[in-house]
Amino acid sequence: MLFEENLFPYLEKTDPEIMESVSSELKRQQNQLEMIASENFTSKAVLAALSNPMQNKYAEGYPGKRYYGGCEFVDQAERLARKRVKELFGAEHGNVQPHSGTQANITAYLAFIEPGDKIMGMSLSHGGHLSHGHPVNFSGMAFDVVHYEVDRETRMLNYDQLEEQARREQPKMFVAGASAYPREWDWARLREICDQVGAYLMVDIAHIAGLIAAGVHSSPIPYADVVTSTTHKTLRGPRGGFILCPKKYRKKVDKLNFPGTQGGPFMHVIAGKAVCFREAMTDEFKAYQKQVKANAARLASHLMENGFDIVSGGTDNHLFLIDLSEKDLTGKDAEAALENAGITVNKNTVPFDKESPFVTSGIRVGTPALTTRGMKEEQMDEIGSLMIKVLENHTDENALKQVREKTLELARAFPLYE
Ligand code: DSN
Repeated sequence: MLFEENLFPYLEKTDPEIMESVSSELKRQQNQLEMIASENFTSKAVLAALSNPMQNKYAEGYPGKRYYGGCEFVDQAERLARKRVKELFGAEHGNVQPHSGTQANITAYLAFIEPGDKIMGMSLSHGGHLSHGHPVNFSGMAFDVVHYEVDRETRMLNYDQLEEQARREQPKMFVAGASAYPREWDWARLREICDQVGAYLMVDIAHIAGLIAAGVHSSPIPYADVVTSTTHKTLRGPRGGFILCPKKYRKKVDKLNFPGTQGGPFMHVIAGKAVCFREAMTDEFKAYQKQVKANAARLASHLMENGFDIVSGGTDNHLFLIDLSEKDLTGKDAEAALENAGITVNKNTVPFDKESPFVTSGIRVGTPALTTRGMKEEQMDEIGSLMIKVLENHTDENALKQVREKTLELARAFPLYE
């Protein structure tokens, strides 16, 4: 019986090469300290939901209105996912079909504005996302884009400057949200700005969705015309996206997702999303998100106390950026040295960076994955000291080896998927 079986022996037998890659990846996740701010480890329940026979089912359309027969059980799963996501975020409508955050953004743009219209989104090098209007992305190709940046002094958003820019530029849509911005957003002020210039307010909460769901970050739901997200970052679900909006926009959002920009939804992933939303309603999840924030704040403070420049002087969420411009290494060097020492991060541009996006002067650090393993402030102090040792001795193989031993000890003390 399928549900009682361990499926991995089948994989091993049919395709030992892929089994080898999968088991090496599991070991890597178990043995490294994962500090990429957009990554997390799902529960085994979510992993199980992802590996279920709904993966075999075509279900173009929406529950009760499909273009295929045999959809009664996938309908149940999608109805549950929609009900739960609405309840979790206090939204009037939820669409759980987007395959990813970028897919959700494509749908949101096209539901509200036309190609060629002006959008105003945060510059990628100041914390924004490719899909917020970068020229190499669909969003930059399809729309007339004006980017906003953080303030040079504070390296935070300056809402007076944003208002002035929006009045000058008159965008049709203002895109809020970021992938590397460590501070809270003022949604009410953004709504005011959008109302002044007649712009729609779209908020991409991909990074902070888990914090918002747990009530440890303010919610844009009362202010935004449309909210997009992924499910796999702080929210700790399967890889995927979703869209929330007021009821009055339900029809156009659903129509633009299917048939507008996607075909058949991934029903097994939607089942996984439903599990994730259920998990996110628990007290345990709320405590987890509180700890994610506390861990990020503690680690950022530890690094600042030891002379490191943390962009904007700290963090209000799950991530922060270390600006290495004044140190003798680039973001690329730092990423490589930390990886060798057992700490996985990503190089990241910092505001007003002089290096290219491939080299960068910074690294982005996040605490969601380590917190899932159960780490707390005490481990953040220890990891902070290990990071400093690596960054200050990045060419010293011996120092990196010593840190590697410590990071492995820490990883083993907080087991994953055992
Ligand atoms: N690539 C994701 C991140 O790392 O933030 C955003 O899509």
